[in-house]
Amino acid sequence: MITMKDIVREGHPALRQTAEEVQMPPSQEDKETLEKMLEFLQNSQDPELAEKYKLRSGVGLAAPQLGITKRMFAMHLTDEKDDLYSYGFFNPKIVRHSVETTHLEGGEGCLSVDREVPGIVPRYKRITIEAETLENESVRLRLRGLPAIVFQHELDHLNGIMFYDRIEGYEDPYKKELPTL
Ligand code: UDB
Ligand code: ZN
Repeated sequence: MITMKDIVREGHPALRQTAEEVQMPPSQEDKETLEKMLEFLQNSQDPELAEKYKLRSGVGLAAPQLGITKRMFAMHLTDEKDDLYSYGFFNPKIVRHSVETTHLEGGEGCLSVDREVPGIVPRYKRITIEAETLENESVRLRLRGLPAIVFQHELDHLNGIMFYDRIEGYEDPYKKELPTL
């Protein structure tokens, strides 16, 4: 099973690369990897297993976070209406999005980032996505709120983007180059 030691951290090159499309139909190996990623998220949300294996409670995990630069990720969460969003996606993309944005009130974190980074991460409030699923289906889904935020955070990992890249003024606004005299 996947545990925290399998998850690469900031500084690993896989987190800054553009991941490669997964060939369709996916190989047995790619499917098994994605299944294990989904299983990690489920385990991490099980209080007993999380405690036993010291797992941070995760809602999404992208292949580059395992050092695998392929376009696939898993998400597993329930929204405010208690609807379950549990998916393994291959080659996910956003085909339409709202102009309106949203954000998590407390900012975002990341399983690959072992520090708190303060700041608001703007995300599209509503997205329409297309992907191939673990069940070999092409899907087109509309997501909003938290599921949409998780999808965008994971899609960013496939493009080498970290959440703090999107925090406005994250590059310290007080940090100024010394003028050359
Ligand atoms: C997470 N979890 O899994 F708003 F019920 C984060 C960690 C890094 C804190 C474990 C999380 O944000 N959970 C959460 C958020 C809510 C309500 C709730 C649970 N990730 C996944 C990750 O790093 N994937 O690469 C970070 C999230 C930040 C925004 C979306 C993904
Ligand atoms: Zn992340």
